[in-house]
Amino acid sequence: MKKMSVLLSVGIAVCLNAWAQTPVRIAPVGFDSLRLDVPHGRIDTVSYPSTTVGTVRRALVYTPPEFPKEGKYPVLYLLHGIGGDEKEWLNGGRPQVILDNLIAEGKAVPMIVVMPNGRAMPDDAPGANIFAPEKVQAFSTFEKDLLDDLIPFIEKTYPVRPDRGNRAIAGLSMGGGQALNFGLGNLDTFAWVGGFSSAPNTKTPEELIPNPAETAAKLKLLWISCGDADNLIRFSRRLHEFCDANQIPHVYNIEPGVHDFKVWKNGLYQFTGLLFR
Ligand code: FER
Repeated sequence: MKKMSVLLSVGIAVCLNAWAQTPVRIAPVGFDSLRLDVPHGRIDTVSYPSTTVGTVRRALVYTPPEFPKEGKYPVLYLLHGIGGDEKEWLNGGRPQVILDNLIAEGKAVPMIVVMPNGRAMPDDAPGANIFAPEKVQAFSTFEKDLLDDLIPFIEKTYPVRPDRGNRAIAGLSMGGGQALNFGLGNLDTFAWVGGFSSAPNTKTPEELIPNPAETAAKLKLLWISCGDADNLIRFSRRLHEFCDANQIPHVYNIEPGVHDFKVWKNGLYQFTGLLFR
């Protein structure tokens, strides 16, 4: 009898452990290949007046196939890294191809994707020294530009659903830090938040989530992903561990990889597939 119950508890422990290890999510082959048999969205450049910076600033906007047939669309704000600008995702990540393919297969809700320049300063080019203190500071200033200038502009210009349940924010590296800082810091504006390989600009978990119960209640999705060989993985891991310890539902996707677009494209594929449902 004793032996039976020992066996049973070992069995249960093995099963629980297997359940706890969610399989790593990896996009299927071809997810980022241009397909001529599916309808395509488009990418436009827009200019918006920034009261924060005092200039007219640029962003790229993906509108999905058949836009504006749906009526009103949810919006993802998608942020670049420390060496990038509003074109980094387009040049390195083929977001329009990934979204077109997902939408064609019914695996993503048709959405608008806004790719701004996340360096909120008059000269917002990466410049010769991408780590210059004023350039790094501008990534933080962008929170105000986003909330006060860009979002209002997008919501005036495009047919969008202007509520937190229909706004998402995500980004890669420096943009991942921004997405976590701005998203978790403004849960009345964003219900869907994703950080891919988030950088040292990511606030501490205690700063990001001062009130775990409130965050857990408001968030629809917190996505944290990183390559297992990325030198910056600790910023993702510490947030994941804090969330586990504080019962904050989240997805933690650690995949084989380094600090590059292979990981970020998978992040975009997985994250957008979960949005707005
Ligand atoms: C740093 C290391 C990396 C840092 C930022 C990064 C601000 C960002 C990397 C990226 O965006 O790819 O020390 O400090």
